[in-house]
Amino acid sequence: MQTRKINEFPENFLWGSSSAAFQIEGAAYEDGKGLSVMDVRKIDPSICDYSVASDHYHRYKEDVALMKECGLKAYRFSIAWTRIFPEGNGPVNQKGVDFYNNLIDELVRNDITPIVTIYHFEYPQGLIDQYGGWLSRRSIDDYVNYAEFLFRTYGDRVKYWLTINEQDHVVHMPFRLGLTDDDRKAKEKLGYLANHNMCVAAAKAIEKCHEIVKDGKIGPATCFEMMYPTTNDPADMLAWMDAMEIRNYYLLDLNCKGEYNGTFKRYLEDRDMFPEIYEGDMECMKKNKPDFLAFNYYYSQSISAFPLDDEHVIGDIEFKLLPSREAGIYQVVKNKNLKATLWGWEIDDTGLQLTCRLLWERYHLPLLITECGFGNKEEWPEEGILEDDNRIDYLSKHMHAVKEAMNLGVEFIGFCTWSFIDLISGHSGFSKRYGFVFVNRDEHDLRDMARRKKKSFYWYQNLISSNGKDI
Ligand code: BGP
Repeated sequence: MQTRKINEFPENFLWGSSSAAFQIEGAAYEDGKGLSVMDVRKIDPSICDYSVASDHYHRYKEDVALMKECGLKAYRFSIAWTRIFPEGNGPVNQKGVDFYNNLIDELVRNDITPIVTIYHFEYPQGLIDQYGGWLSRRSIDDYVNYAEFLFRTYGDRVKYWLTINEQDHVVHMPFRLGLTDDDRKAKEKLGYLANHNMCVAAAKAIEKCHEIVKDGKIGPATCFEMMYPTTNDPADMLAWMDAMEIRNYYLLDLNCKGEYNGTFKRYLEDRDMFPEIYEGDMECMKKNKPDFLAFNYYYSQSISAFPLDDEHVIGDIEFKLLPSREAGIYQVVKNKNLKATLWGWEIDDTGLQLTCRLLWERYHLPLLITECGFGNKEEWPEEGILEDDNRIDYLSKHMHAVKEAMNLGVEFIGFCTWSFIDLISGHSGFSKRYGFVFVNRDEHDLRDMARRKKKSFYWYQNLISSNGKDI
């Protein structure tokens, strides 16, 4: 809606940036760290592995100094579970504990609020080997023990916690569950079993956080994928609504309401994928609600109907990165109104405003944007600095979308860009950069790993110092 007046960002708004341990730290085999599913993942030889990443493990002080210079109010990062518990459970690795103590102290000394993700994709391989990881009920206790250890160790300084990053992606990506990536269709059922166990584990961790961390706040970090019906054909509208329920709301309904919504329940039962629910599971989820909703946002999707026919029967599913069409429900199609990044992610700041408003209407919890950013192929120029105007344009429009939603009454905690320094992409190695700070390496040549400020660094610095007035 066009309004005469638009409210400014509140004074305590957390302008931040995000990372994940395996994508930024490097030192993958140092100081007693155990292996995670990301370390053992088979990687396409044309892209880098996670062993060195951005070498943040050794350079965190320099990186925090740059955050300070930029004016960041918050830094969201994940703890590598296997630095703390190399096998996922059992003995603690003191050197790993020390690393995060030092990082958190450095942030606090520099007035940067730490926001910690407990688990961001890198599940301990040890737990997969012991009992199959998230597919077993035992995984719940090990996650809760790990989370409890973090609350007791860091909870005096860390007040914002995120339970699980993008559980809605983990569910559909077998390698993140410690499985092979073949026959993804058959693995969907296992994904939903893992999903249930993760929901119970997250609810128990919320309970512990509230018990242990004074003034602690905790919530999930999902990847809500904003969707539109492609046309005003009622069949597309129905496909859109179904897709929103089974691909987006299902998880937040579990996390925030302790419910399997009706559409999702029928979808799972119809495909013989409904997980076994143990006594007390739903009560535990209902009782332990998050304090806020965090979500990652990069693109929107357009949805069309995908009717059953002789070839396509209920249960047929196709994947790109995530499920892209399901017979009798929906298919993702190209949105002709939007431009896309080099990786085909459709750029849509209006989709972010809509996401914020939909989430607020359904859950009435304050929102924290934990990731939003523009991935691009970039090289440092021979002269001058890297002028990443397309990133500035992307972020300023998306921040403006948040301002618009706020203007209509949605409550926010903050906005964390992905990322602060360049780091390894989830799927595309070091060639897909997101940072305000260039890291001087490429896919396989580590060069000198020097940090160099891009144009967007100064843009963000200015934006933070004006508290978003200059978007
Ligand atoms: C999210 C993940 C991040 C990050 C980001 C960008 O899904 O939480 O870890 O990788 O996406 O994605 P990519 O690196 O594939 O461009």
